[in-house]
Amino acid sequence: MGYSLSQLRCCDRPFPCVGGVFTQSAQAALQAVGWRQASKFRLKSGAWFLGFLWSLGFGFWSFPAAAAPTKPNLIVYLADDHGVDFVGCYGNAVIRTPNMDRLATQGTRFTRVFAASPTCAPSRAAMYSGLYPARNGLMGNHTACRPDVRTLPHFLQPLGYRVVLANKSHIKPESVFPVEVLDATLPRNPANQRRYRAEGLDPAKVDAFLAAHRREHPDQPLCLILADNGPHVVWERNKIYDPAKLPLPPIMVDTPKTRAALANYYQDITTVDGRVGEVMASLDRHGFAANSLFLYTADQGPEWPHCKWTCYDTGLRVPFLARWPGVLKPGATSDAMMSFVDVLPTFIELAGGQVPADLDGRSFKRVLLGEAQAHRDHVFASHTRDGQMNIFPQRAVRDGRHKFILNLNPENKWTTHFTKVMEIPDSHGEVYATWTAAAQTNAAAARLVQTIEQHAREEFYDTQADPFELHNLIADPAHRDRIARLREKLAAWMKQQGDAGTPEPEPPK
Ligand SMILES: [Ca+2]
Repeated sequence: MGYSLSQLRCCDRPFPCVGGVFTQSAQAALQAVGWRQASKFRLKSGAWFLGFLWSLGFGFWSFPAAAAPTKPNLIVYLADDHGVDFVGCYGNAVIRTPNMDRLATQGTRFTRVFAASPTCAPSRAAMYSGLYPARNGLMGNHTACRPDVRTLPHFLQPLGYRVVLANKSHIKPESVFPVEVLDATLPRNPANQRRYRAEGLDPAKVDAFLAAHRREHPDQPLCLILADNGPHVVWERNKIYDPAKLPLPPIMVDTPKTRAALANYYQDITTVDGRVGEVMASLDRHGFAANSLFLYTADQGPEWPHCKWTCYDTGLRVPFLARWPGVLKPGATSDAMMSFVDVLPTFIELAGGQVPADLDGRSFKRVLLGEAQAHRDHVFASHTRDGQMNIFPQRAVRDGRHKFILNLNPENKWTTHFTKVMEIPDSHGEVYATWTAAAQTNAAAARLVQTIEQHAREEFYDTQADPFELHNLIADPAHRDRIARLREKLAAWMKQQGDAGTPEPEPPK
């Protein structure tokens, strides 16, 4: 990672100047992606300059690492269903996420962090336990961990931490996650037609909590998980975006309903971004900024077809922004591959504890501090089901470039809430029906619907040439050796996990 001012980064290569233009290599990468309007993407020069001033006033030069207390506050803003392609500082030219972009200027932007599961509860349980789903027991959404599993509070409370979860838990049973719960949920807004989610995190309640902690527990380190409900469906009504101007990724059929729904998703993300900004201001106001690792991430990608509930990068790869004044250098980027199971061991190590050897995760402290540039050679993921929905179990392994997926029920048609649930205006089945209708007369739409719904038992992708994983190369002899290696790697991982790869039973008729 580069740390001198001349090497401040926001994208894949150093910017030539503060607030400078997108570099050729980054542009080429985005052009390969196709749908992003790379030429329009610039971090606002004003935001860069403010980030620089912030670092001068409150960051690196003001708080030398040697002066920092040994136990930092560990604060995670955990969004719900936010894919990495929908953040300004990750290359989306249209979405408005000024506070997330500001985080990138103040700290480190990680580009290759993967959820352990593309589903809410298994992803969170893996993050909190340092164990992949099969080993902690929480495989299907809304199921429970084994009762003997130890999680974040079990490890951090004995190290002196107050461990608090605000808002969404989604991990069961309560005994495996004995956190202090902070009620910080916004009241219902009748203007939003919410199903499947609460309104979202209430920054005012977080602000009051931080003030009280500072006043009542001034010397106790804090581990605080701020679990927002956005941008999970059902999305807020669009107010600020022009649907006609949104870039469509190649996993969507271009219809008016698609654009209306995508604008709603963008709107919901921008609303979350505003709450992130309010929380950042609260941290600064109450004196938490200087000795706090503050992370922004999400449990998995969005509820579009071929995203959430799938092991494609669109389901697993999430934004991961880290700010820690005096420790993380402003504007850094790391391409190290990391998994959500690595979060717990990292927190244990930062808190001064001993990381148990039997966790699946490994501490990325050295990467975080800029002392190492690589972390994992492979990440793994699994999807099981969500009750009677999404019965399309997958196991996956990914190296730095290639992905191998094993489908346990390839005979099933892939479906999800988004394809099946009707009666939500400009969302879900109302949108997907326009895709299947287009597929009747449009060959490209027909190919996409076929790719979304029908799968071979094995899939293999080159994520560099095909970042949306639409072209299965499993039968390509040019990749035979790579496929064999990753197939073997996945089998060894499943064996280590005690995962027999048993197909899921059909729901009762
Ligand atoms: Ca989620």
